[in-house]
Amino acid sequence: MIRFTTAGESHGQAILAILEGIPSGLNINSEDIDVDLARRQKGYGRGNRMRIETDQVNILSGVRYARTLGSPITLLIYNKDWENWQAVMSPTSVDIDGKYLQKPRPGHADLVGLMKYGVNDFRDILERASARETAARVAVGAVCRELLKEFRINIYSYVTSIGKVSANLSTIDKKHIQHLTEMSFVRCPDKVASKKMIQAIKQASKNGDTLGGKFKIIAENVPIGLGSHTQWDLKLDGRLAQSLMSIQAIKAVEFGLGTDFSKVLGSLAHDEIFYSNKNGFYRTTNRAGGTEGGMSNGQDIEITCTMKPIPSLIKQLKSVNIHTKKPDKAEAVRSDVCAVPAAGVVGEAAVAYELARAMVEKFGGDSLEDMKKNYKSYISRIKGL
Ligand code: EPS
Repeated sequence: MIRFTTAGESHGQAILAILEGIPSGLNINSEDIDVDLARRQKGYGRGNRMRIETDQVNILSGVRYARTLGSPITLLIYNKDWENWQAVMSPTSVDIDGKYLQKPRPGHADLVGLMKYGVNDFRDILERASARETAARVAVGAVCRELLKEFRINIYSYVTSIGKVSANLSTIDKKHIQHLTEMSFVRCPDKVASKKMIQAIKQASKNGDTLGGKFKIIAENVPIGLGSHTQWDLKLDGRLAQSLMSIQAIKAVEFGLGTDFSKVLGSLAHDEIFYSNKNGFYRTTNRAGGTEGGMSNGQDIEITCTMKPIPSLIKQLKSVNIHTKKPDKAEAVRSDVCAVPAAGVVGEAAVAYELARAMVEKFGGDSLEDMKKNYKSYISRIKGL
């Protein structure tokens, strides 16, 4: 079974992930992982921290001569900024900092974490709650993406809205979306909307404010039958949703028509079934977003995620000093103004991980070769139906 865990604080020495269950014989190069790490760092609206970091992965285990061994893969990314935080983040027993953060930010983990973990400095909480952790998830996703590529599964994402600005994709050819997205500073394929989004981020920044938005993730060529209808925790849509909802600041995950399902009649909500000798079973719509009964149905997986505005604001919200209990303004700390473009890249990684996990579950095998054999025989059986 594929699984991973991450470790590391935002301003600690490093962020790392241990990824288990990737079959042996898969080609892995750190440069391929670094491409996704760099994509995650970009996007208009990122703060000064991104000028300090140039994320690069160090593969510490599980790969030999650029091929996976089937053993746990350790992926480590050093935090360059740690040099500036060594005293604050010191693991020794001496408190050399003494500057406790006392005014929790509404919307952040600060207050709840502080109460739950019984600490009196919410730096102890924010260091791990920070979205810096998503660098490790993207490294994991990049390895999973390499596995999925062996089965021609392609995952991409693009921003559909930031604040009140929405993209208009009606005139954009689907085959240009990926290219246009990577060219845009906000990872939005609509050039006009991209400009307006940048303006909106500039304005929010000027006001000491932040902005959220939406992004869409597409997974193409996913085989029919990943996940299962037989048990709640095997359902593919549920698993994808959990993976995506766990990304910092994500507040909603929708498949296909998503919340719009509530507005349409049943006769217009589903994807009717057709058959031709050439194509077998096929659909002409994808309202479901690629899953039915908790299983992939062979259509593109289409998911929209909503990200809330980042809760670290220069325009400080009302809070309470945790020591004096007196009303005060929330801490204003260095942060991003908008991280929706980066979140799309993290979303791709979350989807890559869950799909790779479901692929290994379905096609098994300790080696990529075994997995491919199982895949081939399954696909030919399905085609014969
Ligand atoms: C984050 C705050 C900012 C972001 C950080 C997430 O970091 P800092 O406190 O060092 O300015 O830049 O994101 C990253 C470092 C990253 O790599 O994405 C937060 O509080 O969540």
